[in-house]
Amino acid sequence: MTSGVRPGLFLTVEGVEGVGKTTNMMFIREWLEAVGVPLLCTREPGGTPLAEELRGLLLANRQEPVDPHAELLMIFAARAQHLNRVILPALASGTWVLCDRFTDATYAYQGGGRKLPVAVIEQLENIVQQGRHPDRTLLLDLDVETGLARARNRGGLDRFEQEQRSFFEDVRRAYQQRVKADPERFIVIDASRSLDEVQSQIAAELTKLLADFKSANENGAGQ
Ligand code: T5A
Repeated sequence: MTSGVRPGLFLTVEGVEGVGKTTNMMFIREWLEAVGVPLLCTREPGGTPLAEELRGLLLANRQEPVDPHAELLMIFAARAQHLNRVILPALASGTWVLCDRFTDATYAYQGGGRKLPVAVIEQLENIVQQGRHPDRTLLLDLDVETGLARARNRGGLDRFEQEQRSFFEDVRRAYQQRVKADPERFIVIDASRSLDEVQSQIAAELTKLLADFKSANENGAGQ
């Protein structure tokens, strides 16, 4: 790349149902925009018209059981479209991308929850992402029962939210394994605390992240 534009940061937000991703995505968006960061907010599955259609298919409650491989392939089909049409062009133009869920969710839900082999997910990840990963990931961590209660209070449940509690316990464990495997990338937030406390912790992390980004930028510019 010789355009001279420093690529934006790719940030993702992860966690089991009801941990507060949507609520805190809004907080992060406002925080970053207030300090002048050029930002694109998006989500997975979804983020383009085609990928949003696939999201609709994935989340819809239906009589026909969905084969786990069919689910996995739809998720990566949506991701290929989203990554290549939206995320990578934005990053290349210097815009930061804040994405509600990404491939960690696939390892957690289709790997941990549906028990698909990690090697199969890795193969698709390599094909679709070709080595591109989020720069930093905020994992909102909360016990499954509290998260599901929060999600239920919010209204109608989609196809994933109909799963048994043990499914979500497996999903949470798989997220925790992801953190262990890549502790530098993850920022783990205790989402059982009050929203104010959660958001001050997030703000502190964003302050550090921005300072690191600026200092890397200055060092890069001086070379
Ligand atoms: N999926 C996705 C896969 O299986 N594989 C994949 O690869 C990907 C990318 C849709 C589904 O797709 C699956 C996983 C998902 O099931 P989604 O819409 O992003 O993904 O997921 P949901 O988890 O369904 O999103 P939710 O909207 O249910 O949960 P949120 O966004 O985590 O929670 P939020 O912000 O709506 O908060 C829930 C309630 O809690 C309150 C909020 O006000 C709200 O009422 N709340 C708090 N209350 C007290 N204290 C706090 N700290 C609170 N924080 C929030």
